[in-house]
Amino acid sequence: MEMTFRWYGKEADKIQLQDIRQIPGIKGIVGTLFDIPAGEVWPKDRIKALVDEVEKAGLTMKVIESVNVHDDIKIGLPSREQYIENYKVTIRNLAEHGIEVICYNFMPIFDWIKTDLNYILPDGSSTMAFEKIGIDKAPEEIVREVEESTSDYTLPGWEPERLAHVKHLFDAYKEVDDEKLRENYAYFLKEIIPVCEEVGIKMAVHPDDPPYSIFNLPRIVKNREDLDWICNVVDSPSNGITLCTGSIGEDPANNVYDILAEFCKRDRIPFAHVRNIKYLGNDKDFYEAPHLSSEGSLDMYRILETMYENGFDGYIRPDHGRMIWGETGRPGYGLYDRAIGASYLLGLWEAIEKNKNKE
Ligand code: CS2
Ligand code: MN
Repeated sequence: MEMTFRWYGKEADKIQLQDIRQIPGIKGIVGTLFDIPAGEVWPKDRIKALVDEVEKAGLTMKVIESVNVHDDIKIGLPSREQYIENYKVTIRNLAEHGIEVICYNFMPIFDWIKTDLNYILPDGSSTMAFEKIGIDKAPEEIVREVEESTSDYTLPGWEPERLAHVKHLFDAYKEVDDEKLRENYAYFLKEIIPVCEEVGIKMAVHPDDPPYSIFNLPRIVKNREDLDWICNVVDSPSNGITLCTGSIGEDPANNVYDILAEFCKRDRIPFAHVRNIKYLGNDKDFYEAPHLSSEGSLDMYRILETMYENGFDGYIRPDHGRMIWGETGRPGYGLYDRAIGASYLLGLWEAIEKNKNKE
């Protein structure tokens, strides 16, 4: 297991690499080239500059999050051929610079969706929440709200070039149901996984967040059956999962522990996002809780123990944190609460490891 921390780069992130280096136990950065639009090749010189910068700070970069998949690939348009070719070049360029894992998602139009980016907890901290009532709004209205509340930075999955075309994209997805999206996903995987095998990269799909359909858009990375389908459609160790406990757990019907056990055993989890959520009564509403088990609905000890017992040896990172101690900025990605989360997870891991070694 290796603990990592997501970083958006010098321009896009308020947090400095030196701050991350001072969090005990963090070895690596989960990096990105945030400004490159979905579908374009990541140039070698940009990748090299990023790796050099991270290494100069005494950290490593083995995981990328995300290389976004162009919507034309998901819709299945003829233009997908070029975008898939570009994706293959990016895979090769990343492998050449020591990258081992690429986290991505296969959600139509949007990346994750929350209905409240500033949900205040009783202790005064701010987190993100999802309440069904907020999703009754028209998609355009939600987009407008997100744009207004985040005018000074870009959220992952809410890149301006996507938001500008939301209406057009909704039309383009009219003919794409779950089955069609699966067909297009299989086509993509069959093209890229052989390249990954050749260069030693593991693809790791992030579950849909939330893991059920919203705005009537298709969703195909939601539960155990979907993950099983993905692993089987191209049966290769290069075709894996980013197991995000929060996203999978957002549907209480998903048994996070069983899913972790199965796919760790199958050696298909090269990367894990470990975070807690707190269910808000009915209808799958929740907020993103502090990592601690006692603060949320998931048992973090059991999550890590399941990973340990089933041979997890990949990269892991704390996922979204709250805004605490006066920090402001990109929701979910402040320094303090994620640092606390990382230390807590490392502490649990140490205890589990020492206990198992005693047995
Ligand atoms: C992440 C996702 O910040 C987050 O919510 O977990 O945005 C994740 O990076 C993507 O879905 C992966 O492409
Ligand atoms: Mn996640």
